[in-house]
Amino acid sequence: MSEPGRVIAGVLAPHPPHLIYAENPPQNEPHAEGGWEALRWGYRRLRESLARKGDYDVIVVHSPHWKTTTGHHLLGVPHFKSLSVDPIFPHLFRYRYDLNVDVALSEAIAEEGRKEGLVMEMMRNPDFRVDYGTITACHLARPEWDKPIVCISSNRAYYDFSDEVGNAKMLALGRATLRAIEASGKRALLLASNSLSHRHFTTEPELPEDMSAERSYHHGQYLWDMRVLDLMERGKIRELLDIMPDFIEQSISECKEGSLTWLLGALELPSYPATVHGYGSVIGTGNAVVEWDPARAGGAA
Ligand code: 2X7
Ligand code: FE2
Repeated sequence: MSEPGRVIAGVLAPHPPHLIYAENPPQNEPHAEGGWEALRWGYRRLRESLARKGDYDVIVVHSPHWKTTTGHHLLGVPHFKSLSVDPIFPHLFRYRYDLNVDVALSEAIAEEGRKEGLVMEMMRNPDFRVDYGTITACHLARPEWDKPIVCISSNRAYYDFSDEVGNAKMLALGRATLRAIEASGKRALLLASNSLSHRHFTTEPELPEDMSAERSYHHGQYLWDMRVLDLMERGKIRELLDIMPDFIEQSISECKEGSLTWLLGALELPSYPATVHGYGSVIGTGNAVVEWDPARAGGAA
């Protein structure tokens, strides 16, 4: 019998389109003079760390910017190619994407999700426009675009019920994702594509990459981010989940879209330390690139 599949790494992989703009990849039309280096170096350290782990088969991403009202949706078409334009920052992000989807694994996650009592849907529209949260996180983690992806939408559970209900559903979705990966025999990289604190500016500087204008706008937001990162580094994930509703409310956190909680569920609430590769502010929001390595689960360093 073949080996069970596994997660090679789980990553908090934030998606400000500014990071793509600043990198100037050939897929993006606008040109920047740089900017947001602390986070971009964080992604570079992540890529170096992933390269040391060897090859993998698929990237599974949960994105806050594919918003579905009822249920969790997964891309169900093998190939997408189009232009993605950020709705708020069209002057920064006009990105030509060309990507493949692991439809079999997507369907398996949907099936496992139903066993958890979740509403799961496959998205079969070939003209669907893939969201910028997915594209940005996948590009920064793996700019080669040589791995198929699985993309899971963000639904309204936190808004329609409560942060506690949202968290419970996202943990269930994470468990379902892990079971499907294990049954598939594939090695998967997981990306939770959300920012942490999310208070942002209302007026953009004339030059978007002018770093003299980039800062956190509220000390309390920064303190919240540091508290959350400290818990991750110390493997205190149950404590993090306990305070998550307060974090979401008081820092207007993008964790309300569920990506991070889904990841923690798929990693089985890791008690081993996470590695913070980088932290930085983008339009005032707090963003961190954080990696969990399940190989450390047994206490191995
Ligand atoms: O979607 C985003 C975000 N989450 C944070 C910062 C800037 C732009 O877009
Ligand atoms: Fe966002």
